[in-house]
Amino acid sequence: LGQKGCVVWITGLSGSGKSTLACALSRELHYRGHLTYVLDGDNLRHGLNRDLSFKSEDRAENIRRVGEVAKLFADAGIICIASLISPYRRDRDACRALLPDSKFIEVFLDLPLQICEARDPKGLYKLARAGKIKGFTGIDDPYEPPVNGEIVIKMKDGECPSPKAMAKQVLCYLEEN
Ligand code: GGZ
Repeated sequence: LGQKGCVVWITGLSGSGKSTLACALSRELHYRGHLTYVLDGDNLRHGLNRDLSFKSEDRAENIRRVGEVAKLFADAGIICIASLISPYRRDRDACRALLPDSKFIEVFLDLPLQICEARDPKGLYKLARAGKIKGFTGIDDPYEPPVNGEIVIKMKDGECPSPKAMAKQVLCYLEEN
């Protein structure tokens, strides 16, 4: 039996659709008989990582912990889908280094800030613009895009990809590799 466990690491701005993609991908993989588990940054911050803030050291610790947990799932043969802003390249690379290279698939949800900000599902961009949230990624905190990631999801013909289209793009990669 082949070991199928791996980590699909979804990175991108708040509002880029990371959680939506994680959910859609998980569903598609289930249809195909795979075991999956979703680790969502925003959710984990209510439990495992509730002691952490958004300053860079705490983001690093947040990502380190999720990377370690994701590795445990991958070791158990599960496809672990992690969706976190994970704005710093070195934090993502440290997670990659925990696994053989073929078992860490970095997915960059590359939507423009203007689109994410216009969506503003929780009104956080508005608060950040008003100075009521400090250190908000993309507004007054950095986001470092992947340079050699496995997958980049972009707009096509001025349209955002649907959840299904995003999931398909990742599925195709997983099936081919
Ligand atoms: C970025 C923030 C911030 C700040 C609160 N910067 O879109 P959301 O709301 O639901 O998801 C975001 C979530 C980010 O958590 P992560 O664990 O993914 O971040 S990181 O990987 O950088 O550690 C956002 C909300 O928390 N949020 N304040 N200042 N996002």
